[in-house]
Amino acid sequence: MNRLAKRMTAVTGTFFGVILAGTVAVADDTGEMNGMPGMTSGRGGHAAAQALVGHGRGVVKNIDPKAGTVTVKHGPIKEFGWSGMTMTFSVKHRSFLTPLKKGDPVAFEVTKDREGHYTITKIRLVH
Ligand SMILES: [Cu+2]
Repeated sequence: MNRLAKRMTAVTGTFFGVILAGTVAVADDTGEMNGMPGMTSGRGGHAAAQALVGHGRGVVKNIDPKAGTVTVKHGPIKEFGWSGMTMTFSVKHRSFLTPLKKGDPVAFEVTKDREGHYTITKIRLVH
């Protein structure tokens, strides 16, 4: 084998390594989403196949005006395959927090961005 052929073999090997690594990463991602979808960092790869907007109902557990977040104990959000849980969301506009207080029942819309962050884009009191 001459020098050039050797080098090409090395390059090809590296290339396959990258492809394999990519495949494993995608498989990992899918597994995590089935397991604990709300808690993944959302590394992407399947963004096009996922719903980007979900709708839920829940109860306000905490409000943090400084951070611009609300903690909601919410029911299932079927668009994301989530079961009920308590989690803290950023809100699109801090003014969303003004009418809310602990214990309020709410309905909300949550949007997933390209980085996999979930933000409440609509929220209203329900009775
Ligand atoms: Cu959640």
